[in-house]
Amino acid sequence: MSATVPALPYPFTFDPATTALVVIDMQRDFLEPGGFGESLGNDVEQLRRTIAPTEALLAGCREFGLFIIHTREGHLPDLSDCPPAKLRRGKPSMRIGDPGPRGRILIRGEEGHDIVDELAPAPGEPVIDKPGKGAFYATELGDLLADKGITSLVVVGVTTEVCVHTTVREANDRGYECLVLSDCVGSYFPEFQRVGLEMVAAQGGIFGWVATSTDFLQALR
Ligand code: C5J
Repeated sequence: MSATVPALPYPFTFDPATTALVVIDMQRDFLEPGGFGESLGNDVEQLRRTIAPTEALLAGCREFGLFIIHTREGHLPDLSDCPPAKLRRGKPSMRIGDPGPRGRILIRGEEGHDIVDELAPAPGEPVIDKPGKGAFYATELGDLLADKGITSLVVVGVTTEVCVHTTVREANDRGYECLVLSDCVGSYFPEFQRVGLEMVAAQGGIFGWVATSTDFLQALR
């Protein structure tokens, strides 16, 4: 069975049996007041508007039986998987591994590193821990998708211009068809959100397609 969603730059056709929903980095440290993102001076409300539509999207995809994968950006407690250049970034007082408001910043197992309660993975949904911005780099994601015969990805999460974009670009180069759902991705910077989405669909869909979650759910029904 195939389904078609109204999308930019033109309708996106997919087979739900070979499609996965990938939910990128919906972590407390990025989305919640008092987390790492806010401590860097970011307005978390820009990301929090994605929670309600993503909750509805997850409910619809679970009801349908679509394959769902979650990712989290973060590192081992000894930071051995964190490239030195990444470790050096950030404000001097707020670096990866430092004590933060919700535990050590971007360290696996810490409260701030985990996914927000509203979007918690359901039993059986894989959670990919990634040390990079893209979900394919140094993770088992590629093997997992190949094992399941997945050829299309519906990508949501935060942030639009960083981990969502990097993942979509990695996926596109690996031959996946990618649909980004505009209301379920977020950036701290409204301009980056707008341009980030425009870039995906530019030039006839250079990295993929862009649609809304309501149109996607409608196509699944
Ligand atoms: C993500 C980041 N998840 N902006 N991380 O986009 O550093």
